Amino acid sequence: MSVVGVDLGALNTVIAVARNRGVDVITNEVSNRATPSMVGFGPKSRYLGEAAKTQEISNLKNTVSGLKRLAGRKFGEPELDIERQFISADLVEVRGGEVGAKVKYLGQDEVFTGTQLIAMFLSKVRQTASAELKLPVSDVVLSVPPWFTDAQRRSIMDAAEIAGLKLLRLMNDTTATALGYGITKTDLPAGEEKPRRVAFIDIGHSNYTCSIVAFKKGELTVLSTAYDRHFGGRNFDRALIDHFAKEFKEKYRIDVYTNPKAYFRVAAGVEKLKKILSANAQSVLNIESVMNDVDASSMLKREELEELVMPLLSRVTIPLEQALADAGLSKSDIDAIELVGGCTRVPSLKDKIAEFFGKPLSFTLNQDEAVARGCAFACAILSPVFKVRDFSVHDIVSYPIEFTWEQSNDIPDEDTSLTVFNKNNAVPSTKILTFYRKDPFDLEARYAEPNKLPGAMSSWIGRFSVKGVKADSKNDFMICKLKARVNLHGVLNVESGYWVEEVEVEEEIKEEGDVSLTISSQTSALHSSPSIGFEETRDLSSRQHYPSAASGGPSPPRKRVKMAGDLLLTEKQAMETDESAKPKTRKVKKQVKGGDLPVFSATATIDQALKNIYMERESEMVMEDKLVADTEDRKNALEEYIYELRGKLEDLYSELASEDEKSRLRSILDDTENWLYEEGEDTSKAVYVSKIEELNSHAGPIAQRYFDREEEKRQAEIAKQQE
Ligand code: ATP
Ligand code: K
Ligand code: MG
Repeated sequence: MSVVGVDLGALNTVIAVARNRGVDVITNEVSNRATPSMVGFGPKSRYLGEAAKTQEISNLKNTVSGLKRLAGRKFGEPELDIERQFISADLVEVRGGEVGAKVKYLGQDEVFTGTQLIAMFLSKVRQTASAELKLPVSDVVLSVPPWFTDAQRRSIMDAAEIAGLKLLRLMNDTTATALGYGITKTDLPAGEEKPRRVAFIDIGHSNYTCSIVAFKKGELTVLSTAYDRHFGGRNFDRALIDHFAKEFKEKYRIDVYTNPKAYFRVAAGVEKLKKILSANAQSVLNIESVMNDVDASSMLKREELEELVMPLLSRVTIPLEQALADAGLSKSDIDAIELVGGCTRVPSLKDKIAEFFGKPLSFTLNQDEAVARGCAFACAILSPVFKVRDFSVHDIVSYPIEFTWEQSNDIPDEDTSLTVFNKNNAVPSTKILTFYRKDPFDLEARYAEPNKLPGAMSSWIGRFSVKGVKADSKNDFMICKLKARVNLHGVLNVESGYWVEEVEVEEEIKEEGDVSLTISSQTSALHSSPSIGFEETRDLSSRQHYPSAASGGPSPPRKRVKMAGDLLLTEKQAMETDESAKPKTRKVKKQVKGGDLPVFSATATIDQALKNIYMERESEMVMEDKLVADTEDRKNALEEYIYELRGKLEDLYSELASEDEKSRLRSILDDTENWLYEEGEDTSKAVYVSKIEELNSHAGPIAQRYFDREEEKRQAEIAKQQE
């Protein structure tokens, strides 16, 4: 079984695999260690990764780049206008308001959703890894920006499934980097020592993230993550394009904005220029026939570039300040600052970051490969077939999540919402919600602070219908418990529901404040009871193993006790009442599980029926691509065979065929060659195969004579040796 980690970048995707007792980044079909994250469409097949890049300029309208930025996006979101500046294909609205791209594929107009496009690319990633490992690839860990919402994460999860991958974990970019850093260190603080605190800064093509991570032996804890979603290499490129577009307008009277190919040429040119300026004080820009036969040329100094990107540079410290503030740390608490991502090669960015922290920066990780390597480690940890040093990863929730529900008729002044996962709550994490109900009910989850979401995205996460709820024989409430979990992927589910009964039991008192716990032995779960209005407590946002609610939780507000009578008495109160009565033993109310409650969920995940359609479509397209590749392969084989036979007729076969035979075969070869350049230029695989067989039937007898003669010689040789 394979272990694969993938850094799905806005520009480049890097694939790492665990093998040879370590983690290696693998190369693709053209020996590159990174694959362009793009897909293209043509008259006969798709172009995925490198192939998409190769044909990009001649096929701009049918090429989609920046794939991950489309994940989970709805068409009307203003943020898509920003993405549109970087994507040459037309973005359109698809079913349910999702964003998609309209392209020409196999001669027809087609629309594919963002999720489908990502799936196509991931399908290519799977093939690349599989070709390198010579194994079928399934288990994978993928990276996403930490600011991805539930809907964005689910889009990537669906895409992975459509691509035939088994996603073991969706991992935040900087957390993956941190894992790769920590797992290889042998000198992390142990026990009561102060943790090592490292700031990981990743500035890529499209976004900028800073995470502050605390390391101890065998574990990492993300303390905070801050970001700028629109800060990366592409913003630098854009500033340079604007500059040269203006210059060329004056100098050559051309407007590159009116001509997509010209725009593309300038974009490619400035990206190169930008990279050169990271190492040199100045450089030239030469673009041959940019448009209207104009060969454009110019030059730029590094200071000029810095001037052009000043609006960006002035934002550099914002995520750093935010990350420190969220972690409750100051600059001097940070032991190391590790930089990754292509854009951190820009000298002025490095200077600003170093100046902010007042310390030298570290570049101990491979800037381009750290995320993928971390993902591969994560995959190895989760894979049953791999043995890895134990290393726990505690990540955090990026946006607070609240549940809302309709007020129960039976509990008139019940609260109808509760923030269950706060920002910086641990991930993964499970919480038990308690409801007192006599009828089935629904609840909804959504982000509690919509203004914090990436652009005006919907705050809706999911709707959960709890069935099988009814009053008991005494017409009392059913105590319903729901297990809400932000899982390893960072998405929220109500994973299960059950009801409990309270039974009174006699229990020995051991110690003041020692309370027996009711349900769930899970140490990481915090029991919060929305319907009795558990207010938010510090426990909810602490990030590691939670004490149980019974040992540290708040006591329920009086009003609820009054409302629902007996049933709302918590363990704590039961204990208090009993304490005064009996010194040695006490009666406590224990909750025991009565039975399961079915929960039906509706989330941003694509429903299975549609996903199956997408999966079928994807495999059809994979087959089409394969057929086109195989056809090309047989065509090349035929061509080679013609040349090979011609050559052999001159040497190896020359004495073994009559002149007549030879000239007949030569003319067949000539005919076949002519056919290849004319009507045989573009035909089916079967036709090429039949042409190869036809040549075989003519050349076969001659080849046979050759083999017979060789065999005779060999036998003679053996006989001679035995003499
Ligand atoms: P993201 O993290 O936003 O999804 P990504 O992971 O694909 O994107 P990276 O591969 O980390 O991005 O970085 C690519 C960016 O880094 C590109 O904009 C590229 O031009 C830029 N870059 C690479 N090398 C240099 C360099 N030497 N100087 C300046 N910029 C560079
Ligand atoms: K990358
Ligand atoms: Mg990246």
